[in-house]
Amino acid sequence: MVSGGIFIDAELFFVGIFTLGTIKGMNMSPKKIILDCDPGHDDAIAMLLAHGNPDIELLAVTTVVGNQTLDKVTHNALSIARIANIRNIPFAAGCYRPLVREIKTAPDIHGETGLDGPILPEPEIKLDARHAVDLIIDIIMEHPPKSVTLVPTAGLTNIALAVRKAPQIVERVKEIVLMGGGYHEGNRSAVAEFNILIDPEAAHIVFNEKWPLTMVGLDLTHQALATPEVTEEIAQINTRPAQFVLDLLQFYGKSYRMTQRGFDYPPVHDPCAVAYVIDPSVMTTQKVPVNIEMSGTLTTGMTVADFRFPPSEDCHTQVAVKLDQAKFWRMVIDALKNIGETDH
Ligand SMILES: [Ca+2]
Repeated sequence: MVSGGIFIDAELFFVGIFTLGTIKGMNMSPKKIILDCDPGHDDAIAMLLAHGNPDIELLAVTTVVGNQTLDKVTHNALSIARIANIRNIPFAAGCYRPLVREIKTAPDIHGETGLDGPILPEPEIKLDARHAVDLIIDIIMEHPPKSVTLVPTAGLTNIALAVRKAPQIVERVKEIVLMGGGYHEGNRSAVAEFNILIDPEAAHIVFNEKWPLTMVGLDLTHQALATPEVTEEIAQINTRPAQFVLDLLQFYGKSYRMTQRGFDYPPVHDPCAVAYVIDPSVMTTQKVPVNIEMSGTLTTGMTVADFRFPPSEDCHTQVAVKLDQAKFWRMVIDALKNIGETDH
């Protein structure tokens, strides 16, 4: 009867695995995303979270000028791919400058390379020949309607140009979940967040198209602090990608302590947008119309959220409000564990 016992246990084991998979995945097919980014310390963590979480299918990574110049952030994206063993998806470089304004980068936060701190390996994979704007359009149009989510974690130049070039993508994408803005907070000015401030015209285009848009802004991301408890747990993973994240957080934390008031620990903005796609219950949101200030003397780049009235039926924007910090960090740490050890 021993063998019978083993058989039953094995059956229960598989039933257990199946049930776990159903609960974990909810819908069993992973959510398809394009990550449009400017790595960037927090972009790097967003990439690792997207790659390491089984509920996300990362279709492509596209880059845009932002934290540093386009050549630097693109090089960084390819290096991160090598560290995390991200292969077989296209990487494409996009816009080298904002639509209207001069380039503004963020060396005070991200250093001269855009990813100062860790030693980066030379990239292994080659860039896709297409411009990021074309790659974004191609992927959206090749996939079934409402199956691709755009996750911009940088200035919105690429997304704005994509929608101007191919307006049919508005109906076609599932939603936009972006890191940017803030309804009560700014960082690059009293009221404006960096990603919106560097290209407010692009942001104006993206926020005014009628696709479902979730703004994961500073009000939310300032709750995602990499505390010593978090870094200790990451240290225990003891893999090269985990060490890479620790090196990132060390430099990034120092930048925040030196340049921003009131931050003992750095806020990791960009993975919050990916976390929302994985499981929207990781944060609360509120539907509210949001528009972009383009010509204020003090307020250019502000994401103006109008909370005065109940949102109308056609309100297509919502803002992220409150983060479940434990759930968020569990996602990041589990993703790092799933990535496991790599060669770089
Ligand atoms: Ca970013």
